[in-house]
Amino acid sequence: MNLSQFPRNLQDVPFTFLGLPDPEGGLGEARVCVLPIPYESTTTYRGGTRSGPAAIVDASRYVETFDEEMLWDLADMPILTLPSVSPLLGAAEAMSERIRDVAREVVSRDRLLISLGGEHAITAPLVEAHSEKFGHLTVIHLDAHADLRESYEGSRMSHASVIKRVAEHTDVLSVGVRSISSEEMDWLRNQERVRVVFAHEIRKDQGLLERVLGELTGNVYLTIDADVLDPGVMPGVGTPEPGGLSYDQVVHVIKRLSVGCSIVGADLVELAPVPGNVVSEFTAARIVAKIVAYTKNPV
Ligand SMILES: [Mn+2]
Repeated sequence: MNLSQFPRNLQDVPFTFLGLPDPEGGLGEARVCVLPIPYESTTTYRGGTRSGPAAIVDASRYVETFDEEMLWDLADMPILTLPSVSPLLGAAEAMSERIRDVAREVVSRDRLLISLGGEHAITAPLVEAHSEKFGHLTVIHLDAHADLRESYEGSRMSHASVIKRVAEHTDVLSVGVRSISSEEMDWLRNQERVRVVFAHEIRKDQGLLERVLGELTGNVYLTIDADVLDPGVMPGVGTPEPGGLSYDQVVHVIKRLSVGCSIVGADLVELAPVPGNVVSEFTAARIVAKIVAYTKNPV
């Protein structure tokens, strides 16, 4: 690859989100904080999510900072890449607490926090920290999997149980699901906290997603499991499921939310880089850049 074709010489670009210099005033000056959480403890199939955050940050340095659609340069916004939350393996509760503490600190100062996983289990403490600050939230959950198991492999903090935990205190809209157990389906039918829009429903009814998103108002927390995307465009995930959403569909959901609701926090999780193929981390970095581009226009 000829680096001279890029506007910046990447050797000189800091290892931060979009390669942007950290704001001089640190957290005090930042509007957006990107938090890498390289936690991997309960991944089911193919591992590697612990390398996800660093791969996304690295790839993001190649993403153009100017948003071609919203017509503003993300370099004009003070974005702070925080130090990684160091993983505590085999101590799910303590790890959750550590994540909750960091998130509380950022959220209490009115910064938009975007966290990079790591496995999906990190979302539960992140949502808690945001709920404390914002009160009622709707969690918008983009994922191939329902993640509604009561527990998985003996853990209630598993990535496969994360939405069940989140739904204990928050409304959830799951989008793009195409893998769910019969027990999860039974539970789903008998409650009103979690609504699932399945991938096959989106396929059959083009307007469905638009109608469901159109009903939403207020504050939303957005959690994106990378495997919601079709593995054709996002091969770097732990548990790939065919029949996923396109990049355009995912970006459209983010845009729609930013118009009808207020995105108060977000995460992108479960990226497990494929050696020799950078498509997944680049796509993930682009999606995170789009969250910033759509949600927080600089004044
Ligand atoms: Mn998933």
